[in-house]
Amino acid sequence: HESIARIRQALTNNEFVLHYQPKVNMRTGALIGAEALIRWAHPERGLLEPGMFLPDIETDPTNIALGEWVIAAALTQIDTWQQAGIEITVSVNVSANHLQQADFVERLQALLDKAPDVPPAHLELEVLESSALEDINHVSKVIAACADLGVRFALDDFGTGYSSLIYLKRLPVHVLKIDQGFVRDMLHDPGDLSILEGVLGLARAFHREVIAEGVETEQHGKLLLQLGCEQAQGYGIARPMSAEALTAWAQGWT
Ligand code: G
Ligand code: G
Ligand code: MN
Ligand code: NA
Repeated sequence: HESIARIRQALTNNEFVLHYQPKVNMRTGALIGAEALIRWAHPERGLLEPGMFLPDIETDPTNIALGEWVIAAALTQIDTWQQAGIEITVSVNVSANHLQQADFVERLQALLDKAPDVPPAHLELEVLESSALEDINHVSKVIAACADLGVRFALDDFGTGYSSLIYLKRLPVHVLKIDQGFVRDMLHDPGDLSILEGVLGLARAFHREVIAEGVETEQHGKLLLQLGCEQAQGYGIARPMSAEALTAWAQGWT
């Protein structure tokens, strides 16, 4: 692991990169979006996964600076893809700590202002359901204010939090991302299959979109489609890849 000072320096040196994992509609075959996943192109250690550095800065202000860098970089990429004729929503993972900054909405607005050609609805923010969303009243207002700007929200790892149903009821998110754990075992675990069906029913009742994460095989995809879940993301469709690789992948897809 690296020191916080070294991570801060990496931000200054522009050593971070975003990889992107496609999200598709399995029924229509359309590429609908991509999740931005940060990597550190470390000059000595090679490409580092987020687990190697994000936990170290979780409670440090560097976390906020990096979070803003990710949003700005994603907006730039949306613009680039738009100019290449690839119109997709890019999802960015936002830490609970970042989301709960008092000036989060104003600063998001400022980032959007710097990308005037990007429709705000092409940006989606994924917030971990299990992350300590201590003040649900405040977070629900922040999500609503971001929605007023046009930005979408997704509840990540849905179903794994300690009060998923309260989050569902109280947070005005557009999308539920069904946690990979339920999807992985749905083919042989009747309990997980029931949870999946339950989440799909809840999503319909609450008018939320739903996407399955961790779709690793065609069998998973087929059963999900039968259950009415059309949106999917997972290694069975594509692994996270560089922006350039996704541009090529998008041309070959469908
Ligand atoms: O593929 P992957 O190893 O990228 O992601 C590992 C974990 O790191 C996931 O839980 C993912 O949500 C998280 N993650 C990836 N990129 C970011 C990011 O830019 N910001 C935050 N807060 N989390 C991220
Ligand atoms: O926690 P979050 O859902 O934001 O992060 C997504 C994480 O899941 C990333 O680390 C990504 O690489 C990983 N991931 C994406 N698709 C699959 C998959 O099909 N199987 C597994 N095991 N992991 C996946
Ligand atoms: Mn995510
Ligand atoms: Na997730």
